[in-house]
Amino acid sequence: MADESQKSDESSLRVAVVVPTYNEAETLPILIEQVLQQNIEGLGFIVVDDGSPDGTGEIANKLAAEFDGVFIVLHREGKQGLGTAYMAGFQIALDNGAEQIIEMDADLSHPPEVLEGLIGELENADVAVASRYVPGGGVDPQWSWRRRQISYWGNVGIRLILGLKVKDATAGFKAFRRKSLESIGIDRLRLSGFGFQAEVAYRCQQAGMKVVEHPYVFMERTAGKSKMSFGIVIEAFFHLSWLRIRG
Ligand SMILES: Nc1nc2c(ncn2[C@@H]2O[C@H](COP(=O)(O)OP(=O)(O)O)[C@@H](O)[C@H]2O)c(=O)[nH]1
Ligand SMILES: [Mg+2]
Repeated sequence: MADESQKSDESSLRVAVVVPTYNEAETLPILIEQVLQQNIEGLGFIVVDDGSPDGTGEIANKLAAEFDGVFIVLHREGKQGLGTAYMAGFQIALDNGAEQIIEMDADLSHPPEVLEGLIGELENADVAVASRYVPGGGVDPQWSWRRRQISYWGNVGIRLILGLKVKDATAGFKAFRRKSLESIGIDRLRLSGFGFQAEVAYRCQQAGMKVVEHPYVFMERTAGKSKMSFGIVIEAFFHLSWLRIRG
């Protein structure tokens, strides 16, 4: 059972920032505040929380009540994975008339200052990917050499499996034109973990969309815990191989 706390005024939503949350009580309010500081016209939020034991869902409800505009919180029962959270959030954004849809993590890894540039790319592109692997992009300077290598080569491996042109294949910070999400068919997507990002990139490429990359520096989370697991990596490897074979 999913329950939606609605606070919506359809006409005012132009840019929907979709944020999946699982135990992000500490960072979600900071993220919302920092995004608001960017003064984006027609901005609204869709938060998809999976019954976070740390109370993120209630915090999101409070933020929604205080917000002057569209702020929808979808409460789902139990952790159901990042992929299905985004699918549900994208659908709500489309149903509420959003013209541009942003996907963004709640853990402050994706700097809100990048939003303006990222959204600007949609003037000439169907999809804009905030990218660590184009000039000007990068990863947290605190990352160890080993961590950088794992991340970089994991990304190269996924690009090879899927034949992806986009340099940052696992990027979870993207902006879509409404039409782009409508044409990939949100309910066709299958992967739940971080493979979801590569699956979306693959579908966009297959559909012949114009995808551009916009540089940003990924910052390590300083609060809460990553939900990445070995199981998610294995799932991504097998499912993405299957996706490539089946098309
Ligand atoms: N609703 C929901 N959100 C999730 C789930 N798993 C991860 N997230 C959120 O997705 C975003 C990225 O997850 P994170 O653990 O930071 O992944 P990492 O950056 O790859 O380590 C964060 O905002 C998480 O709270 C899930 O099962 N359900
Ligand atoms: Mg993270």
